[in-house]
Amino acid sequence: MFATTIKKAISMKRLLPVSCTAFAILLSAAAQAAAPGISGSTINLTAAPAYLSQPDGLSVYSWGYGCTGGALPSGSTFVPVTTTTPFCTTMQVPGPTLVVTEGQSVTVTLTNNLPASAGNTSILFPGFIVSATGGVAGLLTQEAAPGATVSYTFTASSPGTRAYYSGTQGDLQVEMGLYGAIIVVPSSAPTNGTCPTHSTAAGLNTAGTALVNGGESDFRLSTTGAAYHLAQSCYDREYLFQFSEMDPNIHAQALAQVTGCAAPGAPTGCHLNVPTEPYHPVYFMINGRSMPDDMDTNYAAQYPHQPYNGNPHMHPGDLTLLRIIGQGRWQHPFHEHGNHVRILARDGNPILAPDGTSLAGPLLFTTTTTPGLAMDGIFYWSGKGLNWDAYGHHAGSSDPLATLTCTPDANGYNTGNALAVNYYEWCQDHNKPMEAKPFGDIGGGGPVTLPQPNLFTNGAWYGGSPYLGPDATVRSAGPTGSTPPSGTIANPPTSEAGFAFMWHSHNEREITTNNIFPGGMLMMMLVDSREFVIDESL
Ligand SMILES: [Cu+2]
Repeated sequence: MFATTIKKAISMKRLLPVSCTAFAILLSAAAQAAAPGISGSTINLTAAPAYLSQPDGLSVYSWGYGCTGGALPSGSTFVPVTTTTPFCTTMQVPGPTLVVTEGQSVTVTLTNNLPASAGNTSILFPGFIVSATGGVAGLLTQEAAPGATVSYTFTASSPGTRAYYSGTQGDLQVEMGLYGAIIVVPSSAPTNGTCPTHSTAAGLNTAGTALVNGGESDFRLSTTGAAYHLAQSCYDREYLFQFSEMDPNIHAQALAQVTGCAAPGAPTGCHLNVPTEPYHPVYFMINGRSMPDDMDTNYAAQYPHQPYNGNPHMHPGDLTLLRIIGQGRWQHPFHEHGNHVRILARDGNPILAPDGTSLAGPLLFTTTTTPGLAMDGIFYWSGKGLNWDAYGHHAGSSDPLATLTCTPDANGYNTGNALAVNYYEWCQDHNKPMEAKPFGDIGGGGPVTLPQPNLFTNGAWYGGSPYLGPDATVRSAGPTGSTPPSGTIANPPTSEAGFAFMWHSHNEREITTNNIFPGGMLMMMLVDSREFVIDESL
């Protein structure tokens, strides 16, 4: 069993000699995310070894939770709706995200398939009142001996995001990868108002007609549309990010001792004694992957033990719920460029003012993770303060939406029609020209002379344009009127063109992979124009 797992991981690497960077460039334009997991009330998990793939080519011996027998437990389902092929192997990092409904009774049965020399293992579910059955008594909870099982039963008493992780020799077992997340969705609607209907209707294209490729699916885990019993926790889309780091010396030492203990002639009762200090991590991961691997799709075949990605997409104005967990030993100052994050709750506890319904959580510049701590926050992007018309449509141009208007609501945003191309535009900048000559759509001239689009270094998404929209690159023509050479960007200039923001650790060492930049805790967040359908199933 153990040997088979290793062999499979190795042969997988052989099949995929292409560098992960090349893969990311090929695939990342399509990867979009959501917060995938498994839903059910009786969940069988294993703790087992396998190898984690890193972008520098290393395969790191690790331990993780997975599905017993490598298959979804009966009675469980993959969530949210997905068109990709989800899987739950016998080991993954992070462990399967458990998605349950408030009030539900949950039983997790853990089978210890770690090497015998690793000793006992267990799971803690902090924040819940857990009763453990079977197993043997450990320091913090009942533990499963090698080959044996233990069961944990608890009621998902309140909504929110929380961590679960090994309660046995945590310094080693959590470092090796034994951690995951549990998301409890509320069982009823907010008590202080209802969430607006989430429109899955088709948006409008630049010609003002409905998109031919239809509307967007609703990928939210919460059926009430809210993360808590509060109207202020209503959201449009959600992403889960689990932060951890790895010191490969610890993993190499564990493998050496596991191998030694399994060798002929090894003493009876041989077990691991792996020092976890000094601690020198060189892999800094989000959802078990380092950049650029984290921007490949969820359940990408090349990461059989790292199914979850990190590549958020959103439309302007979308209320985006970020579920953030510190799973390693270090704090990580994660910076969400483009706006601040309003914290709703920590460890499933809403942060409220004394009136009991007003949010009192901080507005964070970096959502600094703390080991073991989970937080939920709302992020949105609006373009407010850019000081130019990000949509670049204006009356009198050749643009099909020549009559595009911006009617400010009480907060200054255009929110009258949720299907409008410029829904949530910051009206103060509407028709504000940017370019010194009317190269783009906006006539009249502005303060800036844009470089030739040919001179831009184009990333996988960036169209070399300061405007949003599928034809943004075409609308922003430089002095020679040219657009980026075909093939220099992953998407043709006439299709997707969003604003890409770097979301990354502000500890700069942590945006490296084994000390090579770029890598580590880094991803790109994409603001997609409303004409572009965000498909989070990928
Ligand atoms: Cu930053």
